[in-house]
Amino acid sequence: MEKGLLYPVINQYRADEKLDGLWNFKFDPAGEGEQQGWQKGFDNGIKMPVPASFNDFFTDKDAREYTGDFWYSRHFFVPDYFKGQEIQIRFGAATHRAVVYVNGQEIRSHEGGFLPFTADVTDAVKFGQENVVAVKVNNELHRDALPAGDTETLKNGKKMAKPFFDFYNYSGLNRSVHLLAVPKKGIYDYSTSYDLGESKATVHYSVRADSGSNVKASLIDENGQVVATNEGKSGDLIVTQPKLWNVRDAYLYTIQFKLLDQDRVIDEYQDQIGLRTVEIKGHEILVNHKSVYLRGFGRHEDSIYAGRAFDLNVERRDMNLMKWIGANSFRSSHYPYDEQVYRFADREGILVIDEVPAVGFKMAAASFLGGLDQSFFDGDWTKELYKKHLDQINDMIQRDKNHPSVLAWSLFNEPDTSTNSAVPYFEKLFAATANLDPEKRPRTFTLNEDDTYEKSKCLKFPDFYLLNRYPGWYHKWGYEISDGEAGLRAELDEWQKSDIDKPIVFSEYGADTEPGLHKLPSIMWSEEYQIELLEMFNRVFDSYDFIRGEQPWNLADFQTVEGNMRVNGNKKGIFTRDRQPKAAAFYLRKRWTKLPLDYKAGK
Ligand code: BDP
Repeated sequence: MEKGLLYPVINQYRADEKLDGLWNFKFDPAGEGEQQGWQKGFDNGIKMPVPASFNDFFTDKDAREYTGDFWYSRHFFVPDYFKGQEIQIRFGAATHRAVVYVNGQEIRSHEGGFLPFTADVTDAVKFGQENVVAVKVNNELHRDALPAGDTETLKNGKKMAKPFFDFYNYSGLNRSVHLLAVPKKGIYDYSTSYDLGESKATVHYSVRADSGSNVKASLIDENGQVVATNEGKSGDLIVTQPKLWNVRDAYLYTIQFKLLDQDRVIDEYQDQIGLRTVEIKGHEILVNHKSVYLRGFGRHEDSIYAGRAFDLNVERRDMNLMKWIGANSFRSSHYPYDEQVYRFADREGILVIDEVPAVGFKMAAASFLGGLDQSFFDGDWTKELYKKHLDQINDMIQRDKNHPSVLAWSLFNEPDTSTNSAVPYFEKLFAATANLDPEKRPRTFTLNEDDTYEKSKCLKFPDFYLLNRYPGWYHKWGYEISDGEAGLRAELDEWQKSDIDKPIVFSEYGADTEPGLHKLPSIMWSEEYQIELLEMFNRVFDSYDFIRGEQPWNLADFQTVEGNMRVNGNKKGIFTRDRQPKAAAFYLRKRWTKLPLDYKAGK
């Protein structure tokens, strides 16, 4: 667990310089990097962009599919005026595990390819001089790691990733690297939670710092006016006539903390927050005590050339597509996204179901990818896995808790919950994570097709349900789709008859669709069939009041492993991989722009 994961800011006390650009890169199939002295840095590698996944730059398959250790290295300069500060290198993400060296000295290691970590390099750097950083990264998949999979060695000695999940194992330094200079004993974390009254809002804040006798907190509106102040490491900021953060109508305040040592300011941190509450009541999802009906997508961080790299340009386009189509939410399937995504969502008023990379915890579902037909939670690997899982939930909540856009935490995607062996794991995990979020946002996970109302043993855990259902595609497809609809209704009737009074959001459903393939009457893979499948689901959603959201799979086509179920990736996108609409996009736009935000409120 990281001590603090504050997003880097620049002010009088804090410097932030990006170490993005071309790094030197080497594959290390023989595991000889240290022996060769690569930890001391190297200049003779392949020139590799950061942030990026290395895979799709290469023209030979051994390089693209490379699984094992690989190294990055570059020089960086630490100015003299950074002396006296703590010097950190912050990695936005390294897939999936990393060891960081500076000037040949091992600084730290980290596991988890979708969350940031900070290396304190203060004692290793030379001030006023060039320094060298080297990072050994490893992208193997294991059952006791997140996301889950296997690494196999082929007869020719090459290693291969066998994911138990349906997205390509894009690897590398996928997010920005920052060189930071921050106060040695400064602020390392803060949190907020909210109470909304008639014409006032209370922001409960608390600041964690390594020293300092006091904190001055202030809240500043979008016009730059200070609207509330307080003193103390924790306390309340009270705003009269507050402007609330609303769905698709965001208002952001700047929260600013000054850390004092006696009367002297020794650190400052500022961030943007939104005044809003979220809660689940009966089968309603409430934002600011008002009912909200979710529409949006499951997504991926995925684009051509740079793979899973965060790309501000792609994100700008995706946000615009979501706004155009009338979406108000998405799930960060199947891992926490780059921090800038949440900042964007905060600004645009889009709700996020934030998901930890606990995906592939179900071997039968991954069978088409090579998984085994046994209960995942019977495996002896779950002990080690649990530790990593909890660690990553800790870090995800730590990192994202202050974003107004974050509506809920998704703790798994499609785990195998159909056997009793899952229950102790869930009990422990849900208990251990109950108090991590100061806002106590709802916790949930997606239920795979096999985990029906009747079959899942873990229905008591989520605060609301996310259902991934594929009638019309993986079963009862094509002309049989009417039976698919009947089956879906039969399952929902069971939920309805039960005494469960919680909302259901459909977090996945869809049809692979080849853009440009038209057929009358429709046929699977055609643009017409994708619309028919969405129409079928929407008919069903409109008939059950406890369904409070629809997030078809996926916003855009994305890359997966190659296989006989995939034609250059997963084609369930409503948009193509280069972010152009399929016909279904126009259909959904018509529906979603007409649906009121509080659709089904009070029902
Ligand atoms: C679901 C998974 C998702 C897949 C999708 C599909 O959650 O990752 O991409 O199926 O098969 O089971 O399209």
